[in-house]
Amino acid sequence: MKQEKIHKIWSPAIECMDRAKLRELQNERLRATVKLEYENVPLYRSRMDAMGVKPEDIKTVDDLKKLPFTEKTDLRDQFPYGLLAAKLTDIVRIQGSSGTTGKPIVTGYTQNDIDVWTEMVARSLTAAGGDADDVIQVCYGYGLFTGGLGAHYGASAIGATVIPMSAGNTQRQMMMMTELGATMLCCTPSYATYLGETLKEAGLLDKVKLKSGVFGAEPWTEEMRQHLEELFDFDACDIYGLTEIGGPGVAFECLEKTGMHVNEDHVIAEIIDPETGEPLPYGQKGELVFTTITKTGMPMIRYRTHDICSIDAKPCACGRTFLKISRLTGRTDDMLVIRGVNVFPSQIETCLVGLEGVAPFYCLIVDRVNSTDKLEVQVELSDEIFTDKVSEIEELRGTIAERIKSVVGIAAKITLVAPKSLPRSEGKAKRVIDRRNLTNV
Ligand code: DLL
Repeated sequence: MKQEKIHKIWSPAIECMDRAKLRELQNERLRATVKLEYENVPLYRSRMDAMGVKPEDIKTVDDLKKLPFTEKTDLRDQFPYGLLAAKLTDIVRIQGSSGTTGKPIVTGYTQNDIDVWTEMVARSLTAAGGDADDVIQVCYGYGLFTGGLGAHYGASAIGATVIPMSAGNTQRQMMMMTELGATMLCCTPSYATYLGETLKEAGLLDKVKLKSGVFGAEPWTEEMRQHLEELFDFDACDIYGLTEIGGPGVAFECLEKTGMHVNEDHVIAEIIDPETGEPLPYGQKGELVFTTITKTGMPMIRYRTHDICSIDAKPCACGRTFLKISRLTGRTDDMLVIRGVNVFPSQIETCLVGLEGVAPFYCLIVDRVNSTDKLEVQVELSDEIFTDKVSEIEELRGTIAERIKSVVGIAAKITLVAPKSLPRSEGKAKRVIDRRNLTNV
């Protein structure tokens, strides 16, 4: 049942802070972070030295542009502990997501970082109407992925009753949701749609008591929001985050649903031109870049997310003074988010390399069937293997599927195609066909 639009705020003193004071807080925290990085992380020190920048040169947020960028590839190259600013004994948790090759991207969180993360999600859930009276069903995956544990921490912090379902097993999710009277749902927007449609088919929607949902980890559209809100008659709010910056809750929507407030006392957001790296003014679309200013385990300076959006600096009717980022409308690289899992085409390539009977040509076809993302990988057979023997073909298909599952973490349908049948390109090979229409925002 949709709630009355009352703006609840978890930490009003911070979330509604005067912007000049907030800027002072950011300046102070930025200086401390830069010093911490320079003194403890060789990569940052050598990059800053190469640019002729010393920690003393960074006095305010305006000086950010003097600092080097950090890329996902840096995390991969420094895997696993090279970017830690804290001693390993102070790291209490490893979280991760997929990187550009088979190696995962891992980050180390100190207890302070877990507390910051918890606070960010507590604010996000409160903004969607949550409080201690709620029963929150978490069906983001628990594990290295930050969705499950993040939502769990936030929900516990606001004193709600948590149902830690993790992902999958829709029948069980439906039973728990209806029997335990869940009032809030945390999962990917595509899974929420699937769950809603399955509940509808089973005639169970009138037993659902959800008042809101906090959905993220993958791109979605206003049309999907409308569809979800009609299905469940509730408020569907967006939540954004990434493992490297501190998990879900880096930015979150309030009930105005006009963009996601950035937790600016913990991170500084910039929008840059992805080609030149130059900062862009508020309102212009470009690549989102974050600098963490309270993380102590693996702080990040000017981390390029490759996500595309714009920053909205207009005051929000909810009373928060935090800037808002628009819905994410795409990426500057070839990363796909499939069922909430980050997938790079290069990872699929890694799985095919060295496999006998396979040519170096493949194509990923991503589609959304019954609100669930489906990945099909078409792989070209080499001339040598081309065989009619069903058993050989099946064995090869099984091997590829297993490799992809273990490297990428998701199941894919493998279609083996005849030699030389995939289109050849003279320029950049078109290896991805995404039929999900996720950029019509
Ligand atoms: O997806 C963290 C998260 C969990 C966010 C649960 C929200 C809810 P990663 O696995 O590191 O972390 O993936 C981060 O996912 O760079 C975006 O491309 C994409 N993404 C995350 N939230 C959204 C969103 C988590 N609300 C990557 N809209 C990011 C669009 C999103 N894309």
